[in-house]
Amino acid sequence: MHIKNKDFGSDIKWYDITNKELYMNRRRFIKTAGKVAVAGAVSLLAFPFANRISADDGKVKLRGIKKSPFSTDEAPNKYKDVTSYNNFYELGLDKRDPARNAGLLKTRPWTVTIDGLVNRPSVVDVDRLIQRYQLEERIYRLRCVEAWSMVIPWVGIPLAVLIKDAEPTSQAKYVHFTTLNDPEQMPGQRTGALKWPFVEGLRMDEAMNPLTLLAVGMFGEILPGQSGAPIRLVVPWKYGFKSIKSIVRISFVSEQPPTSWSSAASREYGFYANVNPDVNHPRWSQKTEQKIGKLGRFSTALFNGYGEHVAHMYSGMDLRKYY
Ligand SMILES: Nc1nc2c(c(=O)[nH]1)N[C@H]1C(S)=C(S)[C@@H](COP(=O)(O)O)O[C@H]1N2
Ligand SMILES: [Mo]
Repeated sequence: MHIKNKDFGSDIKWYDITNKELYMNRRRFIKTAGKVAVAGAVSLLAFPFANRISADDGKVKLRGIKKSPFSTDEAPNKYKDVTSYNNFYELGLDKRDPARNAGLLKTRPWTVTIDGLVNRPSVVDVDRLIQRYQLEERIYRLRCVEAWSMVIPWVGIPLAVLIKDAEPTSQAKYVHFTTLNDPEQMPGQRTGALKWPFVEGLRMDEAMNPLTLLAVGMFGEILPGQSGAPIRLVVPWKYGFKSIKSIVRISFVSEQPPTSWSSAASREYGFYANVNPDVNHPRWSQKTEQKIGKLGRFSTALFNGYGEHVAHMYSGMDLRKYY
């Protein structure tokens, strides 16, 4: 990896906001090590963050973001809407709770374990991922199973890129994702609202689909806690609950893994959860949705409008059975 030392010292203020300890470690490193790029514990803390993250006006911005042809041209929702109307049961059941409780979540440092049926398992720091891979902006529609929707300008890394680097074996058929399990940081986990930790899963071809994103930011900034910081999945053709937040583990497995909402109520929520206006929730219609920030109701599209990119994965499958 090429390291640009010129960034040292100029844009490190963001540690003040996120993690004092790392900030201090890095300052010490800069003082003592100067420009020498060495491997080892100290440089591990100092290096990965240098080029792609900077602080500006108290905001932690991401840099080097590429635009994507997969983005919708629909106007994104306002930052305020996207970050104050959330589903994140670990931070509370009310739509406003996740924003209120986001401060309890310590999102840096943060590692993700990549393991299971892969040739190259790893434990990787999120900021290293941000440094290592090309970041893309993906403006996607998000359709919640509760029949509301938003348009969100994510910043992330295609999951397929990480999967290729992990080299799954031929036995790997599904990917299993796990959210942080820590009731101290996640007061919702002290309740029985769901079985904790929150888990989700995708079939391998779904995980490899070019639309599937591991988001590390939105609106050009790192993710706020309520949005699933520091790293969450975004699967835009599926109901929102598939887009699991605050991921600590990505495991490659041979059998279809359990997923939180289908375990809680299998009649109401399946493993696939593809957005489908023709399969109603047992307690409400999925034909229309409320677009947050707009008046009136809008029709819901099959695969949330992403059929062109994803329909082929389900040809021959009865979408009423595999809901
Ligand atoms: N760990 C975890 N991930 C989660 C949830 C949750 O409760 N816990 N809620 C899901 C649901 S139901 C939706 S609609 C989306 C909402 O994402 P947003 O709040 O960023 O819009 O996150 C999903 N990811
Ligand atoms: Mo949802």
